Amino acid sequence: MAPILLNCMGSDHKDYIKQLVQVKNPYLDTMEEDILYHLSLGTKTHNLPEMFGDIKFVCVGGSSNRMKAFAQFIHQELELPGNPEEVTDICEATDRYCMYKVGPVLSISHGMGVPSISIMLHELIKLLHHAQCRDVVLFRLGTSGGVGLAPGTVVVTDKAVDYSFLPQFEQVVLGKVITRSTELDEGVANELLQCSSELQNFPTVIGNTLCTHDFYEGQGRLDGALCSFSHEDKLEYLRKAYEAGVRNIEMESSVFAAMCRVCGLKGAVVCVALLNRFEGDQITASHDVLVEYQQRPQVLVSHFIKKRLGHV
Ligand code: R2B
Ligand code: URA
Repeated sequence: MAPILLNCMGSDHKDYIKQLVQVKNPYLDTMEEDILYHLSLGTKTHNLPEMFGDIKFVCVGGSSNRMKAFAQFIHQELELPGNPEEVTDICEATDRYCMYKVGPVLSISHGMGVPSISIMLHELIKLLHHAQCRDVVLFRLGTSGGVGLAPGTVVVTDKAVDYSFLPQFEQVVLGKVITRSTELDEGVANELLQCSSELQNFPTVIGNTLCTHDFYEGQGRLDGALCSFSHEDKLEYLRKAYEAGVRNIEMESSVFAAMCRVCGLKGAVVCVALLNRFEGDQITASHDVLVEYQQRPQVLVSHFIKKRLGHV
């Protein structure tokens, strides 16, 4: 008996605990029921371990149509039984977010901007915790504006940075600013870069991602309803961003990175650049070109998942 007991209390047990999704809220354990309101799921109404316990990869992205398309795509890629067209939205009782489960992969939409993804991530991380999921990797698959990159380039985020190019996320809590680190998992980022080199014609870089709270003035665009700066001011800011290692700009990476880190989840942000912001602000590529660009993060993450599962 002794060796088994030692194993349970020793490093195996510690590894088991480390692999679990950690919520950092002592109040959660005292609650009789947890209603995940925006996902239309709950601990009393749903058997979360049975529904979600085998999840290993969670892919989140802004648009509900794109995340449904990703669910159908990964269904085909993993050659799972059943018709990919028939994936069903687990959150259909709410129109805030959509969610599809395809084998060990969960595909969820998060809307646009930090507040929208933040609400979804609170409930998603609690869901993974209640379901006792282990060893989960979380990906954000998205679009972005490139900084000095050709349109169509895929950026795997090293650090998500704020407006002053610092790797931090600021959240106001009870009237005070809390600052959290936004470094992402280096191992997963390098594995994704390796995957990109195994695909044909797949321009991919690792770089910092600037996360903003607005698409227009917040990203230094000259084409919003308001513009309080000059063309030169814009270029100077983009140049400083480039020098600080920024290769793309989007609107959710900072809170994504911060929450993954605190909760012991390996996280990665994979966004395609739709344009080069040094060359303009408007997104002028055709619909078909944009559709193809938006598939690139999906193709890359799908390759990663298939490799991890031993399918390639
Ligand atoms: C990328 O694209 C959206 C804005 O068009 C936003 O959600 C983001 O991060
Ligand atoms: N998404 C953004 O947030 N910015 C862009 O320039 C393009 C897509």
